[in-house]
Amino acid sequence: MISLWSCDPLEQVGPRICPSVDFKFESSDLTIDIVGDNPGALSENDFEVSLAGNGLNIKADFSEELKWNIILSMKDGSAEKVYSGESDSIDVFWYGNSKAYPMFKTGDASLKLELACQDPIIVDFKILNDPNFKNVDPKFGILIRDWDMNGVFPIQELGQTDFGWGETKEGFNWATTADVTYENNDPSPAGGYYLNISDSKSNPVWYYGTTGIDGNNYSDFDEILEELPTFQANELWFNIYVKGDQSFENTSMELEWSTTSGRYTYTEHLNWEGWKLISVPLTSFKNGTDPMDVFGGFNGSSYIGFQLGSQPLQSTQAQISFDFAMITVGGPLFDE
Ligand SMILES: [Ca+2]
Repeated sequence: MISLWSCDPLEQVGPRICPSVDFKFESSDLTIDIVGDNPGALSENDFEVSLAGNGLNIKADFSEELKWNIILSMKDGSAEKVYSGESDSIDVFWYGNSKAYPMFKTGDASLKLELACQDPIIVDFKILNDPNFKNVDPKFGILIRDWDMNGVFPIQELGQTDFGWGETKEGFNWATTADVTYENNDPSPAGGYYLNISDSKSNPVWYYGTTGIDGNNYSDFDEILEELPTFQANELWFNIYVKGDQSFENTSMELEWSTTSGRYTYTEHLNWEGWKLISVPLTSFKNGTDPMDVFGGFNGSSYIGFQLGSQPLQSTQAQISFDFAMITVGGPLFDE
């Protein structure tokens, strides 16, 4: 049976684009706060922000739901980042990240808020220092380690590899015969020092060793993870810069998250020249063939491992460099 009915011509068809006629939002209603080492309103800091140790929290409250865009850009066109939504409020954290490499840098920048059917609001500001993602809000992510003392796990001393514990909460070294060093020649795009693991064996092997962060010695990490706004593995991304010597054809990067929900690994054959940012959702980490579903807590038997391995074939020599290990919420560090 087929039913026929006529449409009421006054009935709204499709979503309403413009806000209601009495909607009003002015530049003074937009809140832009500096968050981090030197918190305060951007307007009270001469519209200047150092992205070394700080970021911006951009907030707005509308009385109704509408479409919005926040477009952050370097005045010289070198970097841009767009946040979009359809909601009755905005609460965005930004730390100098862009949609693609390179990041924002010291110089002149601007923020444009576009609201459906309204004139855009433009705020010019100055970036005083290049971003380092220190003190990022857990709603944005967690910088685990950048080997320059900005992550939640600081290294003991710049350039020095020392796996002793104590105040500095350095980490573990299970790379019994491998050389584990902190280097700064040919740095990653994140700059400064990075982790280097290299080894050679008389017989071919799959596994050379692991260095990382041990929950036995750093239970504080559980409290840091607790602040994440979600524990769904498909909403959390792991980002890390990786580089390796291409004369060793079978080097692989092997990342491990061993948490209270199980031990999960992510392996990739290291077959590219130079530094590359690997960004994968935590669902790419697998226990056997099972992808991580929920990101677990961190207890005494938990650890994060940065491992040197051989893939697709066993090898007698391998080398890998890691820098800037960071969890981001809701998407990868770069959009593209
Ligand atoms: Ca670094």
